Amino acid sequence: MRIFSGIQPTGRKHLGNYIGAIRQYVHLQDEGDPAIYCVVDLHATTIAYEPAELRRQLYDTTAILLASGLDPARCILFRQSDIPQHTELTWMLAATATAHGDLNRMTQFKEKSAVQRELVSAGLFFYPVLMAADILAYGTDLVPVGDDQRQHLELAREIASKFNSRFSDTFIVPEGRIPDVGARIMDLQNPDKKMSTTASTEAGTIFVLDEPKAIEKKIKSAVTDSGSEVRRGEGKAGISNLIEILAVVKGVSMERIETEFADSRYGDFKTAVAQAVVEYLAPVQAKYAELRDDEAELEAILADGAAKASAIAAPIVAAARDKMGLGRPVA
Ligand code: AQP
Repeated sequence: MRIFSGIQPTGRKHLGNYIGAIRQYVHLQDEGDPAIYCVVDLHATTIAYEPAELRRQLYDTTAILLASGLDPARCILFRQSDIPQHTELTWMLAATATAHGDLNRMTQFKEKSAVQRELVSAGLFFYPVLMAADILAYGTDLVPVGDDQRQHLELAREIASKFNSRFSDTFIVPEGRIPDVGARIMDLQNPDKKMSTTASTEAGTIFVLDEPKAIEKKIKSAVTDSGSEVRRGEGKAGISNLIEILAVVKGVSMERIETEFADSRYGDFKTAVAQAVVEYLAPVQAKYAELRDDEAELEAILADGAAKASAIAAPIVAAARDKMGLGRPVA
């Protein structure tokens, strides 16, 4: 089973990214044939950014992935812009298998374009096509993602099917793997919205590299309801989010957390969540500190990953190009 997923080099990855995606990447790395993980720097250029900052954040994200347990000997880890097939296939898919109307329906584009101050780029509109190209270029069977990528993944499947029916079977139509628990970690200050790199407040977002004190402060000031019972339910989005976080972090069910804290008040429960999250992230933070400064080593890992990724993507994209009638005919 071939596994592929991409993550943006936004540097300060948050607890939602960790629980919804990175945790799955690590679990799945031995199930993939191979498991391929891509730091999607081209996607990060679709909103305002600084080039030097992008490079720095790419190393931050790469080091977080390695510190979380990705092992370059057991998976392929590479940088998207090192493989030109991603951009080439984006055009091929956009031109022949992507409906403008489908891109118009994408909620992420609507949300992100609404908050751009200077330029709503065509790249932001094309973001889901680039994501489809990322996935399809590797003959991917399974895509581990958080819930916010459900719509984009569905479109990638639609694009693969359209291309296949027009040009004959070329791409595998991939399945998504969205975790049962922790697929949508919510903003601590606004628990009706997902925890997000670009749309959340600092206080509502726990970053993987946050100091223990900051984590405690953010969890203790998390917005809850006026009740007092530690259980999920209507009007209890804040407490439900904390229950979900604690369940994932402790590796137990949400029911078990509700039973364990049935007699606790919100304050004590929040203290327990904060302590558990601090302990959960501590080993990642320690390993990150060891790895981050050796940029030459990070580059070497990415270069090795790019060579392996290229060997997979090049023939798949060449076959698609040939079927489209582009370039010199393949004998
Ligand atoms: N709140 C979340 N809960 C669970 N999973 C999440 N993911 C994102 N937010 C949550 C998953 O993390 C993976 C990598 O995401 P990304 O950094 O490439 O960008 P994103 O999906 O656009 O989410 P971000 O990081 O919060 O950025 P913005 O602010 O741009 O939306 C994906 O698998 C995603 O599902």
